[in-house]
Amino acid sequence: MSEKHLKAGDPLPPYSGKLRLFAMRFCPYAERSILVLNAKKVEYDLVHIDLDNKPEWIFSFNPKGTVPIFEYEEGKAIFDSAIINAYLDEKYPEPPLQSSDPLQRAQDKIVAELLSSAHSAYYTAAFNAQALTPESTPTYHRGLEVLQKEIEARGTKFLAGDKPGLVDYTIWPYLERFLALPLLGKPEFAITEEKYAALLTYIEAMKNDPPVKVYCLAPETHAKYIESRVKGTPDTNMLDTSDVCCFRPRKKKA
Ligand SMILES: N[C@@H](CCC(=O)N[C@@H](CS)C(=O)NCC(=O)O)C(=O)O
Repeated sequence: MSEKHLKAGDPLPPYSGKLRLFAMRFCPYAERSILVLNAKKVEYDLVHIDLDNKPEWIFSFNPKGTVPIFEYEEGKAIFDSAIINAYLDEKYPEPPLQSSDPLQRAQDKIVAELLSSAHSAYYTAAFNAQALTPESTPTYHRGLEVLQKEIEARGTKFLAGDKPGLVDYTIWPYLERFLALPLLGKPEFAITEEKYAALLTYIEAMKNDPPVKVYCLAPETHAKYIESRVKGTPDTNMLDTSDVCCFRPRKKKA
């Protein structure tokens, strides 16, 4: 599969008969749906979209023009990671990714919601550092502290139990990106061993989960992408040529 992102003027690739996910390689929301599709072992085609120069046909699938978009039947799609993932979990029940207990499901959503403030602080630090305020770092760490407490309180390898569930796949794309901040000259955002031992154990376990392992990118790769975007020349296609994009070494192209 090419990592190349389709742009305005590029035709919609012909429908292969498989389900199709429209994404952008560095989008954390699209990653959530990719992880769920991988966990369900659903076969799908992945189409990358250049969000800075969108192909016209994207709006026929999603009037908002955002990714992820899931084409469940030729020409018919749903969008928004939370909506797609809830749909996937019902449509493909094995393995179930959510608790059958409504209260547990609510608590899982609260964990994700609390971490989203940390993500806002991350986003500012990464892409708009001049807008950082004295509150940004404490907000970020409050989110991480709550998450670590939750991991400890649950006492399981993953938030969902001995295997990751929807809650884990929802928050993982944020954590994967948080690890890039110290590489961008932001050591105050580091997830250190002294403070976050339990969280780091969790992060390590997530990195080794097969649905995550095949898609996640190294902090260096995220940092490189962020730098390119901050410079005004987002290099979304960089993985087409890079040999060191993943946690595991990539094969050199012939
Ligand atoms: N709430 C949405 C957010 C999706 C979203 O904002 N995606 C970004 C890429 S990471 C996007 O498509 N941006 C293009 C735009 O806003 O025009 C979801 O969870 O799917």
